[in-house]
Amino acid sequence: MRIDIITCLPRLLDSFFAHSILKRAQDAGHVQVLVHDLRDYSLNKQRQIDDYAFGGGAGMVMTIEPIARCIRQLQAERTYDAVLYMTPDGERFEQKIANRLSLFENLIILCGHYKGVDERVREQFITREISIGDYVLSGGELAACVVSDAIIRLLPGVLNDETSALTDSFQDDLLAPPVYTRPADFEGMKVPEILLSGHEAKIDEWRFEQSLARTRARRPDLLSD
Ligand code: 6GU
Repeated sequence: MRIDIITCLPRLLDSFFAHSILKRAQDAGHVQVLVHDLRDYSLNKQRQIDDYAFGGGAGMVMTIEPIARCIRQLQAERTYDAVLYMTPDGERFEQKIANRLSLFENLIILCGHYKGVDERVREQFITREISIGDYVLSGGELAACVVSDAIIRLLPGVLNDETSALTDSFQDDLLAPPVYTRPADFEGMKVPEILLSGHEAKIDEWRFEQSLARTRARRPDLLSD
């Protein structure tokens, strides 16, 4: 998979993708993440990428020309399955969207900033608008990291144990059960006996019950259907 991220804060993204699972996924060739500095596509000497809003009002608006140049240059080289725009007024991101996006070959993610992008960018170039929750961030960069991380860890071979993404919270609309490791007894706080029993079927049953109880207590909305 290839992910092209368009941003005016490329350094912010570089550090995120340079560590841990996301770095290993790239080193192993499961994904290529390319970060593009929107200012490189600006048509003027000041490398400007925003301007005052027509009609007045506070806040700058990201202009269409640099974004159009960048997206068109990418699209001239390969076909993209989706062009995402990260914006608080987009569709709320969830696991099912990550699952779907992880099947794509080429993806563009545009990070919004300031008061957003000129509406014509959205009409002309964007195929899907995504928000990561009902709160406002100062830019779409963190959201692009969140979405990329959720997608990349689903790619075959990225996680060591291929089944582990399948047992994540949300993959089956249930929260994950509690987990324990050594020591079996910490200052009298003991690990549930069943987990030490070696009885695989009983352990699976216990984990399912724990998941169900936890989901009922914390996120009953997930069980509504
Ligand atoms: Cl995608 N962008 C910004 N700026 N704020 C957000 C968001 C995105 N999702 C939630 N809040």
